[in-house]
Amino acid sequence: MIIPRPVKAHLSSGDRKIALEADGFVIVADDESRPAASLLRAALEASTGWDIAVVPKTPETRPNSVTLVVTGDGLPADGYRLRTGPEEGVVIEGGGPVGVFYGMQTLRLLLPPDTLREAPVSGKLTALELPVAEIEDAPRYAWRGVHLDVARHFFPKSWILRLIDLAALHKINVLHLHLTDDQGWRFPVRQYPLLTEIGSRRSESPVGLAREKRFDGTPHGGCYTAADLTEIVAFAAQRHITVVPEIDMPGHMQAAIAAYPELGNRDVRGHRGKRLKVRTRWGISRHVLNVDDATVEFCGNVLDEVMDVFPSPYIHLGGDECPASEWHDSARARRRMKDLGYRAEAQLQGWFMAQVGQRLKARDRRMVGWDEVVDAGGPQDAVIMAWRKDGYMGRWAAELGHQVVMAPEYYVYLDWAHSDDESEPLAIRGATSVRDVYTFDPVPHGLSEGARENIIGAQAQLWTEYVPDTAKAEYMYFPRLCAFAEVVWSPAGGDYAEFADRLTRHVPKLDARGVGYRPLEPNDLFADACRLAPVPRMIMGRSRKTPNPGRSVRPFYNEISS
Ligand code: TNX
Repeated sequence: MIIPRPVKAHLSSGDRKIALEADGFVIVADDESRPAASLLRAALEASTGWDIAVVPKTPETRPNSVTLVVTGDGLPADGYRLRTGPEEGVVIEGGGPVGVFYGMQTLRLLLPPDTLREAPVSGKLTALELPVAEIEDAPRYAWRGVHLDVARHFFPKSWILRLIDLAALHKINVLHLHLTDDQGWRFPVRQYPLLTEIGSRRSESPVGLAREKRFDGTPHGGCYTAADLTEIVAFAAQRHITVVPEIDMPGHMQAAIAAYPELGNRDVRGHRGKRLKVRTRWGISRHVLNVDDATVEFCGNVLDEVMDVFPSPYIHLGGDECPASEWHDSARARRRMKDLGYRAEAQLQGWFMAQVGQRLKARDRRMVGWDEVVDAGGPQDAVIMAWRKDGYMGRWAAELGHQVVMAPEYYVYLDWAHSDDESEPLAIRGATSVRDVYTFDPVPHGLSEGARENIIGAQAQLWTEYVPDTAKAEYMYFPRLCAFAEVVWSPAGGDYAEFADRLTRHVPKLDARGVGYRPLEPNDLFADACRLAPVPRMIMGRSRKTPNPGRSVRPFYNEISS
């Protein structure tokens, strides 16, 4: 059976199979299922070499066919039923076009793995075999996200399309693009061209661990054009993935301040008389946006262009890791605090987010922010992405009435090493195994019954300080993203040993798509064998993870430096 595990699946006992035959095979589709039919046709024509017609639905059934239809019959829009049988071939009924699409993705995973290739590999194929099966399926969560940081390292458009294709194959429905950070600005803004002209390029990058303070001396840069991003959005939409853009503010803005120094706190130490550069070190910059009206306006203008390119109802404004030391030292910021009657600088952040959030509201978009937005007293209607302190921050935000996407670093930060083994490539911290990801439950411990519906889903993150290229990115994502997909799609309570068994049978499908995943090891496969040590749960504030041995001595990513 496939990944993610369907809600209900019945495969006929024994080896009963049906065959789809090259001769006369057709895809039957009603109007609403045409887009899914086109995708299926393209995938099968490429991998089989067959010539496949898509024909309209008629009352007769045809054995040598795949039928795709939308039905109002008791299914949620994103749910589907799939059955295969000798008389009617494959029938997929979706609650809506999105349900048909997911049923079609399930079919692709039930077919022989070679049908996931881009060209035929076994001469002239005369038939494709499928198990006789009956499946009924729908997702557990509405937000099934994958995140990619394209700011710390730039990733080309072509590979982002590939990531979308792979995410969609696993029924993920959100791609969160972290487009800006201290080390690079990747989003083109017509009104402020220097954001990319200056902000998209840094002079060099760190080598090895941050604490080694070594640099490669090689410039790094890149940015997308509006056409690239529009293409990404459209490609994702065909696969029922919403692209949620993030412009991180008011911290993580050093690249923008390098381009437009008037955005910074120029009246404080470290700014006077010197122009900031796009940051070359990892970690958190203490250089943050000032809180002048002109800066709020600047950010609003940027967001207007973001909303022109991204139709997503959700726009991520970051809001994480914003040191307040410059605001403390800035006379202008202190004046703003006084005017607003604030006692703590951190409140300025909540104010800033709310101001800028107005520009989203004006176009009917929702703000998403990291969980620091809750600390800062940010807007109540912001969707919170909860990443800190295991599930604790998510619980807090959900109890306060925020909608929450769970993204706790201990489970779903895929920039952490797969294992603590010395042979593991360099990673920010260690270790999150495929098993750790699989055992993650998006419902935080101790959450009240009433707040449960505020957990709208979860997301897997790939921060890319230590992920310089697409090969490393695929290695970090896979196969952990397969486990994550099941966490957010399938009913709770999956059994890891059973999943691991399915994962071994899923691997040939990843091979067929050429995914550079981390190979499974005995530790990943057997329930209790070879387990190095039991992993205790986190005890308030202390990491349950040991650092990758010999690699990091402390969680250095949250160090603050100039
Ligand atoms: C924390 S998660 C960050 C990122 C880093 C990441 C490294 C979050 C909202 N901020 O800026 O890249 O840790 O794991």
